[in-house]
Amino acid sequence: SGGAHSTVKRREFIKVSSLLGAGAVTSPAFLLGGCAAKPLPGTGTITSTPTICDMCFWKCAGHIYKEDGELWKITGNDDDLHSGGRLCTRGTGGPGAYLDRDRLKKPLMRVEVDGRQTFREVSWDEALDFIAGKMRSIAETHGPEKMLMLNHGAGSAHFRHLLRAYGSDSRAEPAFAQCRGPRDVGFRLTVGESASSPERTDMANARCIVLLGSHIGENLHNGQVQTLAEALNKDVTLITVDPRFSVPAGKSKYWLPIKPGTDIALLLAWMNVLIDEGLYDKDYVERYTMGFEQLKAHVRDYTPEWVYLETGIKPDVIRATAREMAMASPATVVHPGRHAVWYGDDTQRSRAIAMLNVLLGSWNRKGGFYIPEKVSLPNYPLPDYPRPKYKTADAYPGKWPFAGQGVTNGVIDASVGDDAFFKGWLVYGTNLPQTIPGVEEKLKAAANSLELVVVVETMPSEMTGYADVILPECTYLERYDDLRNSGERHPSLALRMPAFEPMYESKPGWWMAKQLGHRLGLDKYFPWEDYSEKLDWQLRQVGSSLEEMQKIGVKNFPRKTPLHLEENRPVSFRTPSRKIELYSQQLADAGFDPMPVYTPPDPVPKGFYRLNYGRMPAHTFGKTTNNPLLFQLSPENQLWVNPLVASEWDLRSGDYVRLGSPNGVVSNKIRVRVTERIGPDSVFMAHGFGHKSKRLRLTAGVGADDSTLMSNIKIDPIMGGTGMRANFVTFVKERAAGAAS
Ligand SMILES: Nc1nc2c(c(=O)[nH]1)N[C@H]1C(S)=C(S)[C@@H](COP(=O)(O)OP(=O)(O)OC[C@H]3O[C@@H](n4cnc5c(=O)[nH]c(N)nc54)[C@H](O)[C@@H]3O)O[C@H]1N2
Ligand SMILES: Nc1nc2c(c(=O)[nH]1)N[C@H]1C(S)=C(S)[C@@H](COP(=O)(O)OP(=O)(O)OC[C@H]3O[C@@H](n4cnc5c(=O)[nH]c(N)nc54)[C@H](O)[C@@H]3O)O[C@H]1N2
Ligand code: SF4
Ligand SMILES: [Mo]
Repeated sequence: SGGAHSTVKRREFIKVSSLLGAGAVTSPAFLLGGCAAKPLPGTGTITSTPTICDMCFWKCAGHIYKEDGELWKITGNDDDLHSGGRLCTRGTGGPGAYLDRDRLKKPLMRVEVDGRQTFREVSWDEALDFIAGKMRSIAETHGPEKMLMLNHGAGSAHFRHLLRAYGSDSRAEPAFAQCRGPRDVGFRLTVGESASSPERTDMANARCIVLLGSHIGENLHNGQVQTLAEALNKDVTLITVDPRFSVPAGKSKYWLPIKPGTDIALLLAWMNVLIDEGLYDKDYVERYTMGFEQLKAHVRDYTPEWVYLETGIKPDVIRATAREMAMASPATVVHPGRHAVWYGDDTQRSRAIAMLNVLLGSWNRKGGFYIPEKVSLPNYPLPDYPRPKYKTADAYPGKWPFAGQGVTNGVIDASVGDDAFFKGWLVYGTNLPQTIPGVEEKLKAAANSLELVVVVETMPSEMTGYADVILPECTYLERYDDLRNSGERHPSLALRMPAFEPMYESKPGWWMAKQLGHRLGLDKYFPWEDYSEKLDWQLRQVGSSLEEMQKIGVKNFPRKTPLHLEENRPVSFRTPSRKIELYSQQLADAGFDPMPVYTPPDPVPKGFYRLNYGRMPAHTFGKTTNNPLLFQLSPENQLWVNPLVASEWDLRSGDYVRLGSPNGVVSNKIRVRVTERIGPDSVFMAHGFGHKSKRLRLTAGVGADDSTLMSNIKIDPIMGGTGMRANFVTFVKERAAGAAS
């Protein structure tokens, strides 16, 4: 029943105070113990230190406040246009990462005691000497390129620098092949550029916004939530395509509860309507694109009537929403999404999204998308890196020709066996066992083949269990990292600096990289004693200084280039034809469909339900579930179950169940939440729970992990993405399961 829903009062969207504000998080004081001995709050000396939040990857700038040297609170930086001067719930709970009692405290090395492997605490010298020795031997025996980095997060830049100085630029991150890869590749193939991170949508000026599965509001990328809320306050027409009644679905004029896996059909039908009714931006299409005639012929058969049968969205709703988009264009944003790895045809779906935006004339136009700009910040002068003989993709020749960056699935496969391509791993800030479905057996095999596995972590994550050496990094509140300089609407720099001394024996990443560099004879790449010297040098090149940034935290710079396309100026897009490519010769030449083709999703096996998953506001994946402040707010994930399904299985809200996958994997217990907001063909859970590492004492064993239940992975042949949405589960009831505990 794809009808219009306008009963919900729009201005209630995301109460900023409850979703983004500080109010939701209890003061860290309860964790510190011994509060009674402290003077009354409000009587001490207050100091503040600038930081960049690291609770997710959106990089909001803030300030840590201390009273008499003790942690008081963290707030947003008012000058930060990127975050609107606010932190979200997770950001406000950031100090919990610093206070977490389960943090890694000392370097650890794998040793064998009485035939059993265990970790032993070692000194930094012992750990670093061991790693440098292994890295030397890998470089001499196999070549430095055989040392691979797997990474996530800003702090990995220090280790990338180290590895490039050593001679390797081999690397891959789950944030590509398990996240935004298909979107970036789909947009690049079409308009010549990616949709960027942060996403370059001009939602604040949009008059119509279309969300396909992007559950903004549960997906809590701060600045983006605020611009959507701003648009809703200006009465934007919001169209949400989501099989689940998501937070934005509840604020939409049109909620389209699409049959999962059929989005490409809907996108093609929308293009069919725009072309058929002459509603597309003819001038824009003529001026900037190639392949329109082929597209017109291609979408001819994807009529709303035919597509209704696939998607469940009624023809009149498909037409009405297409007309809404056209009416508002070019101030229409069809959001590119972010976690785009769904059904294995994701690059093509992302291309269809890009093409729809192009028909609406919204790419690089006001209210559609903007052109991001960075501060031109010079690099610190250093010797050139040696030129690697191999690039990452040489590990899996001929596969995924348009990936454009390392593919995690490929590099992991290329790390298994005696003749494996890779010989050593440096893993930074990524928890592969939870992040890459079905990877555990391969990780075990890789760990057995590799000569060196180093894991740089703050927490005893599941990944640390595969390491030879675990290096404890201090948290973002205890260190310098590189300046934030993202391509955005407003160019700006932001500083992360230590607000506290590193706790225990943890150390900042830049220090580890320099120490390893020293042991590898690479001192010339690390000429600073302290990383702040490098930052100060860079800041002075743009008329600022470390001293200034330590006071202000964020510095805004004027734009030098236009925010949008300039009418009547020739434009050259970064595609082979220099035009926007509605028809992709590149794809055709490589044997792929030159225009997106719809294929129906796998049917749901009898007795099973689609496994739907996503974000919850209070956590970032499994990275924050052990954070004592955020744990308090959201201690477990819940399983959304439709009332019909609940009655069929005799389930009530609050019951615990286990889920089973078609190949016999049974999950941890998860609490049921019976709700109409999910259809009877699916169940839904937030990703990031069901931790196995017992040393994560708050969160271990709590809730279920979607990754372990995913057995039907759809790899995108164009760029190697891990499609995760074609998975099915059934209930394994507690009593029926018998031996469950
Ligand atoms: N099943 C399933 N899989 C998914 C997803 C899903 O929804 N479901 N989502 C996908 C998406 S969108 C993404 S982006 C990826 C993300 O997956 P990952 O790249 O694995 O990222 P995180 O889960 O954030 O893992 C961060 C790890 O870094 C550690 N860490 C935290 N802070 C620091 C620090 O300051 N320094 C260091 N060295 N380490 C730190 C944390 O303890 C944690 O173990 O997962 C993908 N995988
Ligand atoms: N609080 C919080 N916010 C986060 C994160 C976090 O961990 N916590 N992670 C950040 C990261 S790295 C990412 S990548 C983003 C991810 O955020 P998004 O890109 O918004 O998330 P997805 O996981 O792709 O989408 C989830 C939504 O897609 C719907 N869906 C499922 N199947 C289909 C389908 O077939 N068609 C359609 N149209 N919809 C479908 C689900 O019901 C759900 O509402 O979130 C970011 N924001
Ligand atoms: S969105 Fe929230 S968690 Fe992410 S960086 Fe900003 S404040 Fe931190
Ligand atoms: Mo992501």
